[in-house]
Amino acid sequence: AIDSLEARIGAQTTEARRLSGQIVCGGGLRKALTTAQFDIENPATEEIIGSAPRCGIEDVNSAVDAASLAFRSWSATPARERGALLMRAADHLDGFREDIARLSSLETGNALPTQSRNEAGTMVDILRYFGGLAGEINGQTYPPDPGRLLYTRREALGVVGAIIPWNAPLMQLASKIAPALAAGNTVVLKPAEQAPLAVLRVFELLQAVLPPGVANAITGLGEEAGRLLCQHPAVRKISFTGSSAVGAMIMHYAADKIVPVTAELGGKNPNIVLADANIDRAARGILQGLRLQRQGQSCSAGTRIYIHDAIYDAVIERVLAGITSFRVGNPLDEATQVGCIVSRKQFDRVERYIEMARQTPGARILCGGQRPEGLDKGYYYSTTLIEGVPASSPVCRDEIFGPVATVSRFTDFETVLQEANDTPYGLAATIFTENLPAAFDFVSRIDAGFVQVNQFAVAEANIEYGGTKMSGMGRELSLASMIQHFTWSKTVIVNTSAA
Ligand code: TXE
Repeated sequence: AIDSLEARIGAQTTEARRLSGQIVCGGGLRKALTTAQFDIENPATEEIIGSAPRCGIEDVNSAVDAASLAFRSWSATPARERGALLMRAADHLDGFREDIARLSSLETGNALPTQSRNEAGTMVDILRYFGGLAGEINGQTYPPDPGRLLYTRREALGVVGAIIPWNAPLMQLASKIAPALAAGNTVVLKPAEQAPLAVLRVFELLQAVLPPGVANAITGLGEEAGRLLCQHPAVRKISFTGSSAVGAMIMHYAADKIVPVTAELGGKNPNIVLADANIDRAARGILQGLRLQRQGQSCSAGTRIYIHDAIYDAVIERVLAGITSFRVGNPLDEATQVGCIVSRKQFDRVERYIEMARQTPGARILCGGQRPEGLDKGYYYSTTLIEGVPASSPVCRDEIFGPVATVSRFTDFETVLQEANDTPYGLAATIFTENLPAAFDFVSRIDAGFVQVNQFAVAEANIEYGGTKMSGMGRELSLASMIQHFTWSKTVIVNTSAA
């Protein structure tokens, strides 16, 4: 068949080869200055599908120079004109959505039907949304003051350095560049080593609409290209998504030159089911919270599940049935619901934590704990639920970032709330209950930036997203975040009196 799995993989592998060795800098796809490269793998087959430049200081400088040059005219372009260009860029990407999604599936292992296709749609939607908002970046005027006019201007920051991970690159790139560009900044973005190709493709396509140098993408290693980008003096804002450990380093780079940082970091998110919860809804929510469309590789995944003793068995039974019903397979296969883990490194990390759970007295693996049957090649791993893990265990405390969650019984709300908050992270949290006062009590007392009641949500362009504690600082998406995190405020005082 024309669109068989083999044909899909073949077409995208050809595309991967075309993009190999390239970056997007100063208005087009071009060869990097460096000749050093690193390999990119298809995690479903463990085959090398391409390579990307290991950019050093020359390439970082050339991309930041291009962005600095473009900043002068882009920031001076009337806001709604910039917005119109972003909306046109969104329309242009829309026409290539399916191919972008397929390429992303090939390199991330995320399932095309349940993740990458939706993600490409979200990417377009985010660009469109912020394009429409470009005319809403208003400062404020102060109360009338005889003889004086006082107001603030929200001005663009300059060149934004954006660094993203591999788990949802299309969504992450859009969350970074759309508000940055709408507000008049220009961008140099570095995708993760594991998944740079679909990002390069998107940036290549953007060049058809945006002026040269407005949106640039370089590739490279985190501690090399990523660090150099953050440290470049002309980069006036760093927007980072990744691990908390690297987030802390990014803040050090930013501190040295006093520039603002937005950091979206990890999570180990509690998902609590009270005794009065609707059992079916809670089970559905737990399944959605596992984020299996990305093999659990989501910072907002509900990976610490607490279920009240009274309904524990009923909920678990439904969750286990749900997990076994998901079809695991090649990410580009139309029948696949769950793909594979992104890399050998992440796969080994998952296995290490499962091994740790096996060694933990009292811990019991309810499902998974191994490769799915028949999938011996590629980084496939069965969805794993573990019960009886003590709260102090790293299995219960660390962000594992894979298809793994712990489940615990509880009887007392105060105890479970305390346990839910007893973590360095504070990203997302969820509660299932029919008791309104209990739900709002939870909302006010949980340390999390993104709290959900009786559902598991996904990112939306207009809804603020971000964490507290070691899950990060600043917010992404929404009008408020764009204004707060991609502009600075200039206060103006004018003497309007005749004297
Ligand atoms: O992340 P890194 P990794 C967590 C998750 C995962 C763990 C490790 O727990 O298991 O992190 O994943 C760039 N200066 N999350 O190693 O290292 C790097 O090139 C500048 C949660 O993939 O944080 C990549 O582009 N940049 C998370 C990006 O940072 C640096 C998503 C992320 O890589 C750098 C991903 C440096 N010194 C992982 N070092 C989430 N919030 O969703 C690395 N990078």
